[in-house]
Amino acid sequence: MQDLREKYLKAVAGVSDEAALEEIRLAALGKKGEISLKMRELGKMTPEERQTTGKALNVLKDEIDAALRAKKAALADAALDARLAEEWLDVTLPGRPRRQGTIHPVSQVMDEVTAIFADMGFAVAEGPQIEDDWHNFDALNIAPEHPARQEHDTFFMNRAEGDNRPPHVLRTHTSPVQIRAMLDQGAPIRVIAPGRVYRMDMDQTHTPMFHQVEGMAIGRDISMANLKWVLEEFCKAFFEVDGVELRFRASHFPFTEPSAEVDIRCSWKGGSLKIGEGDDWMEILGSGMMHPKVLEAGGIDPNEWQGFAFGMGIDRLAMLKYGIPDLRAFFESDLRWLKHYGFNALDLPTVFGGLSR
Ligand code: 2U9
Repeated sequence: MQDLREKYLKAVAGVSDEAALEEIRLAALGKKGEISLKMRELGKMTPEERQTTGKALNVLKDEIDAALRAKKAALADAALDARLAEEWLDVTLPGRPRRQGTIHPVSQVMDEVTAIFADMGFAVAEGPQIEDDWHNFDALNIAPEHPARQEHDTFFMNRAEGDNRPPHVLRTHTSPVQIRAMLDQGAPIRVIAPGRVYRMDMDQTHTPMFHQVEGMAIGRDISMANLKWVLEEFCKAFFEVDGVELRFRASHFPFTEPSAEVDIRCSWKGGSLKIGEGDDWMEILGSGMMHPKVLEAGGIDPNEWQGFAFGMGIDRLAMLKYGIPDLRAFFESDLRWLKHYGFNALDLPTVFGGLSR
């Protein structure tokens, strides 16, 4: 018994991996292990012998079992220590830099324009990009024979076979948004409608999808004088120039009467654009007093209410403000000038700094 004890405790002490430890356990305590076989022999003994040998065998079994368990725990500890020594992590290392996105200049300009008009009390209105032809054309006093309603100027959606209702269109301006706002809210009202619009146009200066912001203010005595002040304030804030000068030229739009195109004083000396000085004029937007028929379509009585409206292209504004030479800069993911002008997804629009900057 003493021999067995020494044999196994020594073996356990000398082992250095878990597999060898398991072999020892099987050799001693397994079904066919030495201790187990000895236990089986107890049956052949006299009751007295059985009692003493049985007791001693149980003590030995418990002792070997305890030694095996202690060694197993010690081996696991040693393995963990070895891993910890090898696989350490330096939590003081600086993080890996993440690539930062940049805000698109069109989005930036939309934010700037929205902030400027918000300061003058204009709310933002939104509406669907797929419109019915009543909201896109009829309500805006655009006659059925108007060229904009021709197949080759507007994107028409297909109707199902046999469905003879007029087709929906991709909105050609954001004006239908304002018709919806008038019908929803009534007068008085002051809103701008920024968003995507679609026309079948593709050349050096036109793309089939572009961005507009339109605006309108309806009240009992809103006039073109109010329109001029609002547009001047807008230009001062947007171009960050105090001395802007605007010129109204008589024009024609179906939805406004009278209508005016608006030019801004500028100079193009040395190929670079300067707003507010020089002898040149550059067209920047269209405007006018809302046509009585349009007010009526919006559910507003033209005998009681009147208002101004204006519209401008955001892509062009972005190009003018940030000196973007070519529409392709928008489409060819040209990040060079984005970086050059310091666009950053986390930058707030510059207008929040106020007019004097
Ligand atoms: C309603 C009534 C009237 C919006 C207006 C213009 C003149 C205009 C162009 C500028 C450049 C479109 O993006 S562009 O090509 N827009 O000249 N837009 S008045 O008039 C409205 C709008 C909504 C209910």
